[in-house]
Formats: sequence, structure tokens, C-alpha cells
Amino acid sequence: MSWWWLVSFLLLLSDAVNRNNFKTCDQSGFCKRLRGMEENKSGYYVNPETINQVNSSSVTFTVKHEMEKHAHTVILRVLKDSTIRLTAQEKEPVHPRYSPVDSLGEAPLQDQSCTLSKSGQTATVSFSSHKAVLNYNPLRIDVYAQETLVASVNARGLFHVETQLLKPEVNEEEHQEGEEGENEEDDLGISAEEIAKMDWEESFNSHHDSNPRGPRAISLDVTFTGFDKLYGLPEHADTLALKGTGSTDPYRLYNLDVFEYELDNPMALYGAIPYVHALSPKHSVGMMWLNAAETWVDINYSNEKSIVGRVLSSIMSSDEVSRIDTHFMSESGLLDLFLFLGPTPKDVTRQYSNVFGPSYLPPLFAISYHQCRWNYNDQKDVLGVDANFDKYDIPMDVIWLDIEHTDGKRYFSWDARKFPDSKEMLSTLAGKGRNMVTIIDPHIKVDKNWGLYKAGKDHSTCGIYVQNKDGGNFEGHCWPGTSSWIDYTSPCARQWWAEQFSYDNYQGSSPSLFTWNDMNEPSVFNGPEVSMPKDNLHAEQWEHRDVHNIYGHYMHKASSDGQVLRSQNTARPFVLSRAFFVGSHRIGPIWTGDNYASWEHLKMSIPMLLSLNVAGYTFVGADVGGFFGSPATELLVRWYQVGVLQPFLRAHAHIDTRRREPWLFGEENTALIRDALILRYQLLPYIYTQFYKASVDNSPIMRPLWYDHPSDTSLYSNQEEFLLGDSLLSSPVLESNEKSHLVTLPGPQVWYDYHSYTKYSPGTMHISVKLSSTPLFIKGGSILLTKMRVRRSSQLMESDPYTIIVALDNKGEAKGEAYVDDGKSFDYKNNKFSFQNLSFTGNKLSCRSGVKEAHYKSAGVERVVILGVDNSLSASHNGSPIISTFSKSSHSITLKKPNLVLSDEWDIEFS
Ligand code: NBV
Repeated sequence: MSWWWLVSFLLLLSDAVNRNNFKTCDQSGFCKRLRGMEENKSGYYVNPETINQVNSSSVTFTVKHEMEKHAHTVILRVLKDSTIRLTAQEKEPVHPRYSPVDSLGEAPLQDQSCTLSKSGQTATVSFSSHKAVLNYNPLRIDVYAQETLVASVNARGLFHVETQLLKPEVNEEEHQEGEEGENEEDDLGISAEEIAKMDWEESFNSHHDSNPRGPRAISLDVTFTGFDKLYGLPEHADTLALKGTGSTDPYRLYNLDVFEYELDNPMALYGAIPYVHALSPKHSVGMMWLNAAETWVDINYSNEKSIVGRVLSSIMSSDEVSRIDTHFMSESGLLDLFLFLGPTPKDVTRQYSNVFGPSYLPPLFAISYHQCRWNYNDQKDVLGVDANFDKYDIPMDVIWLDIEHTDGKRYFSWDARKFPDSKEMLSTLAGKGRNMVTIIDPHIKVDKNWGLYKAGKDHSTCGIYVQNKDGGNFEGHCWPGTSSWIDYTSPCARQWWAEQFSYDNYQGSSPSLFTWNDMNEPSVFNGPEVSMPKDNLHAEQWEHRDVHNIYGHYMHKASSDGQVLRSQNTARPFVLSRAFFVGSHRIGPIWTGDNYASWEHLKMSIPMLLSLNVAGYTFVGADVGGFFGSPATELLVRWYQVGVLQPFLRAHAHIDTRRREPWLFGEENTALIRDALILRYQLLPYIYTQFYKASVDNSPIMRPLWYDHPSDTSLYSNQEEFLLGDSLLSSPVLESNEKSHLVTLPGPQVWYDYHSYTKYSPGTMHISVKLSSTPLFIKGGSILLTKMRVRRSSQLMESDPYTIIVALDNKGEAKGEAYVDDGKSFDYKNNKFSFQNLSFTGNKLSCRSGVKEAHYKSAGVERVVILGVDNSLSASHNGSPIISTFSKSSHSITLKKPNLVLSDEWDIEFS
């Protein structure tokens, strides 16, 4: 066993994060430099003569610095739907700056026309009812949404671009002369001494970063004025509302494999979306800092008057203006900023979706239940687990195989001893409508006798592997031993990778086999911060430093493309990824990595998943039960009850933990887990409809309560409850042995208990709970689609009939939507789906096609339940009566066998 293996192994045995493995801001050269900048000293100003409207939607100007010779071209572009894009580019960069353009959605950005006017020391760009006011000296841009100042760029003067300098040949003698005061300037206007002081090279632990292109960080402050809270910046194991970072490190965004991550702190985790959402009762604003390099973000909340505050109070005659200062710092890359001006959270979501695209529409099985473990040992084990789900009558759609299923951690292969006939196994599962997922990591075992490794090495048209700083294939250590890493940033390598998923290349695979991409931050056991050296080289000679945070995204994309390719463009892909970046929501789900079987981690799953949804990532989940450790039975049951209402639902466990399949905890607990999973399967038609909506405009699937109720500030810090789509509220039990549970039901609507139909007025209340309780509420005024007969898998439920639940509001009305398609193909893109608008008003329940050109014959409706009815009503369709029963105790009416097809248009009349 070599030393690195021993070190990694020992690390795996320790039971908490090893903070020494990861940099603090002080240990990260650029973070230290930029965080240490003094406010209001930036020295950047606009050259007024350069301000120019280049086309109907864009204004450009040149920004210069008092001390430096470098000039920057800034473009302020106005996009359709209250969106601004601001980019700054050095005029003559020594090295180009990376821009993660593949994060942008497929639809081209749409412009909105604007007008430019200048007066005195400012220029104003006006569009719709908004404007951006550019102050020349010092450089500042104040953005007003409908006459209200919402954001100020560089109000604190922290804009800074480390212009890419040429590395000085530091000669000791000259350097000393410099120190004695000669201080000669280079041709960029910076003294040799200053250049020498910058961190050209850096070391961390035993790792050396040669940084051959020199310091080239960028920094910018943006102040959100008049806002109460800021959200977003996934991924951190921290509160939903972002904290001020005055006494901590800034929030760090640098995709890392953090072993046993800690809760409640700003340390980096597996993925990065540099996006914040500022919230006040009147306004929501979103901001994306589109940069794929290591990024740190400082946040400060205050009510004091700043320059911005003074500007605002002079307009609004208010004394105190709450403001949130942010400071974004990235190690390299282009400055590229998007501001979404709202005004509501939903508007911000739509504006985000216009730029970064909506979410991907998963196949139906993907939103059902996944059973995973590191590892299911062999074929027999898999089939035994599968059979037990049937024996215990528990629905399940997918069984997962972790790294041990491979031949020596060579991905796309099977350990022939353990899995002698994978196709047979896959087909047994497929017979019950069940699928399988195998893990495929980005590190490729260096094995000259392995076809896949060799094919990558010998590829004739492009470099398949990431290179080290000297241009050879980078080799590091990971699960298979010495490995190389695929360069997914290269389109050619991505194409090659996608081809590995063909049935010919991936022997023993079949159409029901899907993929899990782990370790794609990338995790390199013997690399700096357990990742890749920053001076490694990618396609087009980009340094790893430039592309680090988008690396995993490209792997996710290439794997998903591979699945689409193998199906000849007919089947929707399913790839789970651990690393992610801006735009990954268009590819497939992610999960929150290696959590722990503790109540604290269960609780933390909620703010973590909510932050992701706020930042545009809708299909997300956390390992049910906790990855490390063995959950006590009560915790496991509660975790299922929470997990079944979260977007991605997978139970998973570390190899060293006790087996924990749902039937291993005694009959009573098996029943509780079964009930939780049955609830998920009953709700699948509703949840699938939410996924459809996310695929249109990226509406979050899992929402903070404030999202639909932004004017209620008491909800701003609520991270114990969440909305699932727009009609359900989950108030999970997150404490051991809880008997009396606090529920917050936001107004003005009434709410109904999903299980008992009890009606609640909005407000905060205690309800009594047992271990069997899964507090779940339906919003008055909504209509939900469910299927009450649950079978072994979602596929086997395809033609089962629907139950429609109508929850009336105080006016006796309700509305909802129902989306149905084949659940697996791309036919929905050719209008083979059904999207129905359901509404209950004036004693009539109507079902109308919401998309006229769409057609798909759905299953029938077997039951309609109306909640919130005070007396018995008789129901009929086209004059024929429908059997109905009134329940006095639950104030509900149930209609049986109305004989209707959901995808048809129909009315049910009540009298
Ligand atoms: O492949 C093994 C595990 C996997 O089960 C887990 O879900 C990943 O997050 N993987 C990490 C590597 C080892 C973790 C200690």
C-alpha cells in the first residue's frame, strides 16, 4: 500500500472534517488580497467620452484606473424581461479570460431596447420602467427597478481587476534595489516591487501552485438596498438566509470533496452556483456572478446609511435604509454579471430561466424512489433486495450499484465474479418496471492493458485527458490507484465520453441502466484540497484554475448526452451528479453528498435543498438515512417522511454502515416507511406536474414558504418547513420524540391536512404528532392530481386511474393543473402530452386543455374528492348522476367512478 493510500484511508477513518485540508481565505492568495482591499479607494473611473450606445439594447464605456494603464471595456446590455447583463473585459489582456458560456441556456438571449441620456457626471440607461445610472468618478452603477434603487454596483469601490501581468524575472539584486526605493515602473504602470509582492506562486500544505500566468483575480461589490435577506450561493451546509460574514470566512464556492462536512459554516462543498436572491416584502432581485473559478463572497447586513442609503433617503425621505453589501472575489475569469429585477420571486425565477434555461424534464422513474447502498454486493444481493420490496409491498423504481460493482474500479465494466450476467439482472428488474443505476467516476485507471484507458490515450483528434502543467497527461490517485482524468471541458473529449455509453462499448448495459457521476469536483486524493492542481491544463490551454467549478458540470453533460445518444435520441436521460455549476439544472439531478445519520443533518437537508431551488436547481435531494453512520430507527423513519416530499428521493449508505433496507427495523417501522413511500407514489402525478412546470419556466419544486408569500417577513428565516410545488406544505417532524409539533401555515388561504382533511385557518399552531405523522397540508384553492393505487413501480401504475383532490378556498373555489405524458420519451417535445387546467367555481368542476395543440390519451379519473364542503351536494356529468358521499366529519364529498378521462375536456356539475 503506497503512502497516499494510507493517508486517504486514515482520513476516511477519522470522524470529522479535516479543516487543515481546505484553505481559509487567508490561505488563498487572491482572497486575502481582495478581502483586504480598502473601501472607496478603488480608483476606477469612467471615461465619459467613450460612453456609447452600440445598438438598441447595449451601452459600452471604457473604465480606467488612476494608477494603472490598463483600460476595460464595460458593456451594459439590457435583456428582455427586466434583466441586465454587465461584462467587463480588459482591452489588451496578456492572457484571455475564461467565460463559462455553456452555462447559458439554449435559447438565445433576447434583447430589450433602452435609451441613453447623459447629464453632468452621470449617464442614464433607461428601459421599461427601470434605469441604470452610471456615475463616472468614482465608477458606480445604481440600478433602479420602477424608480426604486435596488442594487448598486461598486458603491463601496471594491471593483478590481488584477490585470494579467507578465511574470517578472526577479533578480535578487534588482529586487533589493527596488526595496531601497528605486521602484521602477513596468510598462503597465505598476512597480516591479509591487509585482514581486504579488502571489505568483503559492503553496498549500505540500502542494505547490506554479501559477505561471500570474495573479489575475477580479472583485466587485454589489449592494442590495432596501432588502431584508439574501439567499442562494449553494452549495453550503448553512442556513437558508445567508449570514453576514463579518466574523467568519466569506462563503466559498470551489467544488470540493469535503469528507464529513460540518454544518453551519461557509466552507465550500461539491457544487457552486454564484447566485443570490435579495428579498423584501416589496421586491425581489436576483444576481448571477457568472464565473467558474474559485470564488469567495462576503456579505454584510446593515441598517446604517451608506452612500447608497444617503442617495435613497434623499429620494424617499427615509432615515434608515436596510442594505446588504456583497463582495464577490474570483481567482480568474471574466467579469460577467446578470441582474434580474423581479419584482416578485416568481418574476426573478422566470428572468433567470430566460437566461439559464428551464430545468430538464426527468423520466417518471427518476422522481420515484431509489434504493442505493455502497454497495449491493452482487447479483444475488440485488435480486434479493428487489424481491424483498415485493415481499414487503413497498414501491421502488431503481436499484443502484456503487464502485464495488466494477472490475477494479474500471468504470463501464462489471466485476464478472459478482455480476456474471448483468443483462439478465437488468431484465428481471425491468420486468417489474424497475431500473438500475451504476456509478461512473471521472478518474480513469492508468492501465495500459485496459481498452478504454488506451483509447483515451491514443485518441487521434483530441486530448482526452487533463494535462499537467508540463503538458503530459496528469496522473493522480483515486479509487483505482493511479488515474488520469477525462478533460470534459473539451467538446471532442465529451463526444468520446458520450460514445462510451453505447451498448457496444458499455458491455452488459441495457436501456434500463442509468448513471451516477460521483467524485467529479474533481476529487483527487493526493491533490491540493483533495482536488486537481490549479496549474493543470485543459483544452485550449485553459488552466484548471479557470474552469474548476464547471468541470463536473461538463462531465454530467457528457454522460447525459451519452445516454441520449445510445437511445438514438428517443429516451430521456437520467444522470445524478455530485458536482454542479450554473446550468446543471438543465442536465439532471444532484444530491448533497456525504451527509451523516444525525438529526442535525436531516434538518440541514431542508435549507440546503431550498437554497439550491432558490438558485435555480430544482431536482435535488439528500441521502435518506444519512450516508455516514447508522441511523436510529426513529431517525430513519423520520428521514423517509421528510425525503418523500423532496424532489430527488434516494436512500443511500456508506459501505461500513449496517444494512438498512426498509424491512430491517421490525414490522411497525417497515409499515411506517412503507406508508411514507406510498405517499410519494400517490403524489407522483402532482409532483410530475411540478417538474413539467419547472421544465417550462424553472419554477422551484421545493420552495421556501416566503417564495409564495414574500410580503410575510415572519417567514424569511423559516427553514424547517417547505412548499412542494405550489399547493402542498410540508412541516416535517425534525426532533426525536416530538409530541407537539409547531406548524406555520401562511395566509391568506386556509389549509387542509392531507391525511384527515381537517381544515386550518392560517397562522402558527401546535398539532399533536406520533411517529406515524407526516404533517402535510394542501393549500385551500388548489386542485391536486394523485393516484391512490400504488404498485411495485411507477411504470406499473401507468394506466391506473387518477384521484383528483379539490381543496376549496374561502370563496368555495379552486384551481390546479395536471400534466401527463409517456414518462420516458421526448415525444412531449412533439406535443404528445396532456396539460389540463382544472377549476372549481360556481358549483362546477371543469377540466380544460391548457395547451390546445397537445394530445395524449391519459388514464381515467376514478375519484374526485372535494374538501371544504359544508353540506351534501349531488353531482352529475352531462346530466348523468355520479355517486357521491358526503362526510360530515371531514367536510368533504367523494365522487366515485365519474367515468371521465383526465385528458378530455369535461364538467361535473354540483347542485
Ligand atoms: O463511491 C463511494 C462513495 C459514494 O457512495 C458516495 O455517495 C459519494 O458521495 N463516494 C462518495 C466516495 C467515497 C466517500 C467516502
